[in-house]
Amino acid sequence: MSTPVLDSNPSEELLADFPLELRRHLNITLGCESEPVDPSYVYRATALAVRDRLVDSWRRTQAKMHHSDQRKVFYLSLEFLIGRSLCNAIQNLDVDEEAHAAIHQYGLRLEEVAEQEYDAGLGNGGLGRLAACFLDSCANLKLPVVGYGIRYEYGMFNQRISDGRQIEEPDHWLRDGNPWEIERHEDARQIHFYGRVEHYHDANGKARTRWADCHDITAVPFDMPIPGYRNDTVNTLRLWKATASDAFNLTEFNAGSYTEAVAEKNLAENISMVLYPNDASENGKELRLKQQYFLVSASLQDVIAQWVEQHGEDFSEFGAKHCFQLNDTHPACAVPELMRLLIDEHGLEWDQAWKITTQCMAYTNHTLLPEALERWSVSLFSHLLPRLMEIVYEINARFLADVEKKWPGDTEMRRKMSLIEEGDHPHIRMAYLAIVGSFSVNGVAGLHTQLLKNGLFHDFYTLWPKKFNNKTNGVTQRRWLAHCNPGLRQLLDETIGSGWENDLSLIKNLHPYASDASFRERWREIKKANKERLAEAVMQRTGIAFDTSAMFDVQVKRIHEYKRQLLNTLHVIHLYDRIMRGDTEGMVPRCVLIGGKAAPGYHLAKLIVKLINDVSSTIKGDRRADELLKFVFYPNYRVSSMEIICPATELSEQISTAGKEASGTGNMKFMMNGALTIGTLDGANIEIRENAGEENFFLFGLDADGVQKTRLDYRPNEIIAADPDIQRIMQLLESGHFNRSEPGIFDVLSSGLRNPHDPWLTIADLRGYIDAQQKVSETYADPETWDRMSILNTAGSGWFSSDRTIQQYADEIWNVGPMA
Ligand code: 26V
Repeated sequence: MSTPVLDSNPSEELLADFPLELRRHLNITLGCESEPVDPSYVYRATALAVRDRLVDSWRRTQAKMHHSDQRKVFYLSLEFLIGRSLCNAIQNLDVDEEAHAAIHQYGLRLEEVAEQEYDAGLGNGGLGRLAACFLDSCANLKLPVVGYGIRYEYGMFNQRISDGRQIEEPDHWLRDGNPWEIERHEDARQIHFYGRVEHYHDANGKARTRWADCHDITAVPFDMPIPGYRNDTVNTLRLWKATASDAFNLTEFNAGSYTEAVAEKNLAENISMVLYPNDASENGKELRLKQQYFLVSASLQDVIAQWVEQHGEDFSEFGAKHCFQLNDTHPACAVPELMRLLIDEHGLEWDQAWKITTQCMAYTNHTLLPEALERWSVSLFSHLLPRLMEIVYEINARFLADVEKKWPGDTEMRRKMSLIEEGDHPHIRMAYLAIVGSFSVNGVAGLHTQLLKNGLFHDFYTLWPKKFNNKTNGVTQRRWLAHCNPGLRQLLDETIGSGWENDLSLIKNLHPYASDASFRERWREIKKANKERLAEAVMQRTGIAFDTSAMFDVQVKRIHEYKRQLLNTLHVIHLYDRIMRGDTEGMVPRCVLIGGKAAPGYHLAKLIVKLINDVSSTIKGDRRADELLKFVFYPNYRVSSMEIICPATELSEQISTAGKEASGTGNMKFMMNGALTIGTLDGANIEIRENAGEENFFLFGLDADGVQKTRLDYRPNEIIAADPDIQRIMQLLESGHFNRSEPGIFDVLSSGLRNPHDPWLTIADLRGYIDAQQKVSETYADPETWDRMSILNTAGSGWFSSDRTIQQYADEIWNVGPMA
């Protein structure tokens, strides 16, 4: 990396006032003179003008980090779901007023201009969005943290609904350029693939290893600024793009043909072409493994190059001065890759390299679902990364010797804990590799960490109890409250002062206002205005009219069986059935919204989308339901959708099968914005309930233990037969009422519900869910009570700031403090 300078603000004096800068970028940088100006040009010019105001702090922050002797942290993640950057940067730089005024010159509003920005969808869901919230909090806390990821050409697909079905369309988010990124070709790195391993003796007679005959790919970094909140700090997210290496083209292909050499360039670029859109099932594709190794190798080489530049080949302090946080097992190749770089490229001995590696790697687990636990086939891994395979075997041999010491003669234990799952097609267990190579292993909510210790990783916990720790997730209140809910922001500033923006624990000071009638009145008005904004968006996207005096009941997240969008839909069918039968006593009008993407190959999830849309159309077509029930599927749910949805939500649906949702983070965004939660004792819901007060949370369903026990003798058909409400729901579903033109398409869903082996136990929880929903309705009918509970939820949300989470990572794992 080119050495940044520490001095003052060379470019600040070059900047004129904001309106002038905007005009300069429009007229000169973008060559756009004629008015009216297209809003997309105004967006680009505004982004450039804002970026100009970031560069000095950015350079200074980089210089501080570069020159400081402090430990540095690198967040390695295959996903960063950052969303839009313009308003975030404007807010954090505190230039709202100037930006508004500047844009007003062109007869436009900031909101319209901001919508021109692509919503950067470089992630699937919770794991990727968490990485983005974490970077925001790290910059807010001035921590020396760099994010490393991949600059995918295509992010998460766009979801279109046609005839009720999900259609995936490519998201070419870089098509119009990305004004936030800066390419740093001087920091390009070479990444090896394929080839073979050679053992030899060097000039001093020392046994050495090298990776020979490999195919090289070049990794080129693009830096994105991550501004802290009004604190002169701008951290970096460094994203790698793959391209063909010149050397490779010349040596291998000039001998053959020019056109093939160019085609090879395209092949190389494939590596960073597209984000894998399945967030739960690992699929063993070679390209995915290439992406993982590409990210890891480029990032580690980058960090080592900076170290060598400053310290030469003395690695004695390297482990103490670095921490690599692995966002799930996706970057777990970092363990053998750091070993390789230290041993093969820098001549360290195994023991010294291992000490360093295990001193600086830390692993976060984000899922308990067995199908999401990564395993790579040994044959694929050896073919693609032959030197890494050797190293993994060596790590395993030494690890199994430790297991033997702890449990002498216990071959079953060695088989169970081995990094290699034996069989006809042996596989590497990436989670085990990450645990063995790390000094810290954390879960993302209290229950989740407990389940890791007692279940999935129990043997490792027995071996190394001190490695395991919990870090309950959080979200940044700057995007998920201050930015997305300006009405509430204003009210909070007036009521408790503005400090909550970087210290969310202050939000508890809202507590006494729950019993203040005039405050509740303002609270209600703000929610109403937010509901109007969402109603407009719903109308525009679906043609369905949401009535803003009805309760807004929302479930948005990836579509997955364990998240049980089906349970929600069964409740909607129940309400619809009651309306048709005239049993509407005590019912309150509801607008139910579900949104989320299904993995393209996950057929059942896609069928659930179809069911939601078909139930929605049926209800829409039935005049009798008009007053009491609206049901929509919100298409193409993404970060920018949530910015409109969460401020308007009154009831947050967090209804996963207990023990399956590691944490959830949408649940926290809703709570902050005053929604009440209906939920199971799963993930962070448990902590949400504790912080809101049990009386301000609608609990239902089996807990994680109950789920285990119920599975042993589960008879959904008996439950259905014994409950007339459930019987009628199933009757409507199974009679083809919602799919008259396509009979039978939902049979797999209903037979899944009736299956004694249904892992999600939907029918087991349905009665409790319906009853809890009835309590929700009764509570909603009393606005005073509802608003009080709503305020108490916001007041109790202080714990769920990602600032708190990151402070815990910094104190308990990374051992770093703010940059001086
Ligand atoms: C797995 C795979 C498999 C291969 C293809 C690409 C891919 C991408 C992601 C994943 C694992 C996703 C795990 C995940 O997103 N977990 C969620 O993490 C959130 C943040 O900790 C947490 O709030 C959610 O409960 C958890 O489901």
